[in-house]
Amino acid sequence: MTRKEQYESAKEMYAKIGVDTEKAIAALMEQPVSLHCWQGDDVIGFDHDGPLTGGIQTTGDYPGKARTPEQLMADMEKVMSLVPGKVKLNIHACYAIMEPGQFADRDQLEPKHFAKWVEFAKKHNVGIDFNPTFFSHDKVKDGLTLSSPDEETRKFWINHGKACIRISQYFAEETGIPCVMNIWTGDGYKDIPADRMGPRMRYKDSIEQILSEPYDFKKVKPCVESKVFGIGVEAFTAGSAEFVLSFAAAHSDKCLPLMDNGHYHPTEMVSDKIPALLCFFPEIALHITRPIRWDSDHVVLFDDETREMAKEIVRNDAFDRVYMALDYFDASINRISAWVVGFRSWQKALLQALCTPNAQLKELQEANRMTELMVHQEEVKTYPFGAVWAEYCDRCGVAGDASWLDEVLKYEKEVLLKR
Ligand code: RNT
Ligand code: ZN
Repeated sequence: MTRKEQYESAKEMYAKIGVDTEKAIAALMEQPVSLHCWQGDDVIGFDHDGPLTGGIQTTGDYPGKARTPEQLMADMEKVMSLVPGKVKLNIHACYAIMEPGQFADRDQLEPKHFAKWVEFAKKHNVGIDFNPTFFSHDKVKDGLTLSSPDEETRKFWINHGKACIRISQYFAEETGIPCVMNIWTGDGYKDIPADRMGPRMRYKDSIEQILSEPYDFKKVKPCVESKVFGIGVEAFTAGSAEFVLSFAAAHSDKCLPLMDNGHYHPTEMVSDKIPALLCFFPEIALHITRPIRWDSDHVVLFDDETREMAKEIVRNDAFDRVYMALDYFDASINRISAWVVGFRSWQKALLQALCTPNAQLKELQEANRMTELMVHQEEVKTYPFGAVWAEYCDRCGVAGDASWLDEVLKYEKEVLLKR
């Protein structure tokens, strides 16, 4: 059987259980997924020479990481040529591109420092998401930024956040696509604090001040991201789940909650939290990652929880309510391959969710026909999804099998290893 014939036969099988694979393919092509620039250089950026701090860590020293904007953009182009679906760029403030001699500190950043990213986005006809960078900087004082008791420190980081709102507005206006701007800090304490509320009250006030910078909420989507703990900040995190969710609920006319599936206790599932939040928030945002035992930020795979998260978006008809962004970083393997595997995995998860007879399964649940529900949920798992995936990739003009790796290895030999 040719690949086309395999697809035609799969399409028929799916049709018999009420799934229209043509519709599934068409729907997925329209959904942007944010491609995080920080996988390309181990979350370093261009505005400092220091290490990555803030309770997050990359491990590994695989050769070939990007060291300049040109290299990073070239690598991202390579990734974009190997993944199906629609990409959106996701960049951090520390990736500002400054001409020699015109250094601007984070509180002084302006749209012009990101003009090259806009040019890059326009070249590829994609939108841009943005993140203030509250880490890897000497003004992080005693591990604190927006919750610091030192007013000068706190002011500096508030001004950074405000500068980022203006830059996000610029991105949205230039690209014509809304810009999701995510606020995450690693603020916290390594050991038992004497005051938990004080830092949170300051954090609350700081984010409120950032959001007082004027922006059009249709174009700029500020998000707040929670976390359970970070390396070196095990005892207390200012931006805990309850804090952040309450903040977002209390300011739902100005910002969205963002859930990173690496930021909870290991038995907690973000797939279950997505529908919980969708009951209350018009829009939410996600960081899709793969935690192993902690927020290890492993490359996203086509695994159970990834698929379960995708299902919650698809079967709740929430594509236009959930902003999807990848957030992982592995420095121990080829970084382009890491990027591609993660992006493709999330695409697979979404496509498979679209190829599930969701309405019929829901009916079984509602009729309490749980025996049948289990049997049918299991049955659909071994349907010929691979053929639909290959067809989707074909239509997107990328390899439907692992042959894309040849391209990456060639690029590694010709470009990455020469850096
Ligand atoms: C850290 C958060 C945060 C970062 C990025 C680089 O634990 O997940 O989103 O990974 O901002
Ligand atoms: Zn995250």
